[in-house]
Amino acid sequence: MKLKAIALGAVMALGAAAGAQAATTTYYANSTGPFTLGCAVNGILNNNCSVTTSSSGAGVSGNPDTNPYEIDNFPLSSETLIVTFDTGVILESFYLGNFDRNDDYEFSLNGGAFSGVTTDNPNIVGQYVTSFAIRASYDLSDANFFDGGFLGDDNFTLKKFTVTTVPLPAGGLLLLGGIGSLAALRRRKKAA
Ligand SMILES: [Ca+2]
Ligand SMILES: [Ca+2]
Ligand SMILES: [Ca+2]
Ligand SMILES: [Ca+2]
Repeated sequence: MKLKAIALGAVMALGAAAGAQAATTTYYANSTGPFTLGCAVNGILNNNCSVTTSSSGAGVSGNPDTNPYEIDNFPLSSETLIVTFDTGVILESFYLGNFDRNDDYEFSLNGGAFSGVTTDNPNIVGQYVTSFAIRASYDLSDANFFDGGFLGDDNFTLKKFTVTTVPLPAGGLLLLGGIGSLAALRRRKKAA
């Protein structure tokens, strides 16, 4: 039996023994929870930012900004809202507020590359993350003149998101650490 399989078995057995339960919770971005909000902005005119909240959700205020309570891309800028979790979670989904037919966005997980432009709302993610980011950027898909749209017509909030946490008992963390050391030792032996 491979060491990895043994380790996995041990963790699974431990989880069952400790009765570790997955908990799924929806958090509103304009409220508090096991997360912090941050922002980024880049543009020709619009630089430096702060996170804002309203009854509609969380937004980004740039300088200057015609939509200080929303994540937007006017004037010719890209505002990004970043959610960082206190500990890693499975991000089940997120939902944007004030999201209408002109709106589109990109998102990134764990500080990685941004997705292509999407209009999915809610967005079903289902991945383990420590952080995720949502960006309104100006691009050709914004130049939909038939729709009354123009470059810089995105404006929305992060309303809420749903995450699942699986608490690991303290003993499990110790055991995981032990298995990790063992695996490292094995790797070193193999390399020698
Ligand atoms: Ca804004
Ligand atoms: Ca856009
Ligand atoms: Ca748009
Ligand atoms: Ca909108």
